[in-house]
Amino acid sequence: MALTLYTYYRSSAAYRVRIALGLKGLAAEPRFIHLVRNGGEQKSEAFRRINPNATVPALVTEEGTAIVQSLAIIEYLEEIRPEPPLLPGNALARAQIRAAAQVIACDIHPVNNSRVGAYLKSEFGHSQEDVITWMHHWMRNGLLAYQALLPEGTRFSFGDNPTLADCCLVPQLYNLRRWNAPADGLDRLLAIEAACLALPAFEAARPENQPDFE
Ligand SMILES: N[C@@H](CCC(=O)N[C@@H](CS)C(=O)NCC(=O)O)C(=O)O
Repeated sequence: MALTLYTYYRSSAAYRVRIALGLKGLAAEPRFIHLVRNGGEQKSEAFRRINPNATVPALVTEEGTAIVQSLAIIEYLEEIRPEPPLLPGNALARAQIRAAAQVIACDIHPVNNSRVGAYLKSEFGHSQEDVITWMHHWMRNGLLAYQALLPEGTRFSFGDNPTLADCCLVPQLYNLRRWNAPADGLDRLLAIEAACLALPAFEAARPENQPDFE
């Protein structure tokens, strides 16, 4: 199956999909979209034809159809390659995994996206220090909420194997460090992150292991 992934090494949303592809044993041909260079290649007309929302990731299927939104892409991968499951268990278990994933993908990430920080500065005159305070606030509160949603005593977020939730967690913790936000109170998440990063799929997906890393 020939898949193409539009990606950027530092994009946490693309990082989620890279992890899921690896866990599923699927390969995707990368197309690199530099989010900073040339004013942001994601804003180009050519890329907007693939994703009108001008964000990565986007996955193009063998048939040439683009899928956007990292969670939709991962659920597509789950359907075309059910093993190993990223949404295991019964309907309730799957709802809980999706809920944790969405704390990150729907509550934390959208207000921490680089274009949000840029807009706070350009439209409202906020300083870089203000933007950093903003980023830390939403990341830490969201991650504490994520942690509170987890069952006790599991190796990964939900059980003995990584799920959709872990595909979101590890990139979000990467973002936390990138913004130098404190990690105190997040020990459980750091232990889960260590368990994830010991797996080849997570290791291969890391920003520093991407060909476009700089
Ligand atoms: N909800 C989207 C978010 C995608 C997104 O915002 N990606 C970021 C990188 S992590 C991006 O492309 N940002 C471009 C910009 O801010 O201009 C998803 O899950 O795919």
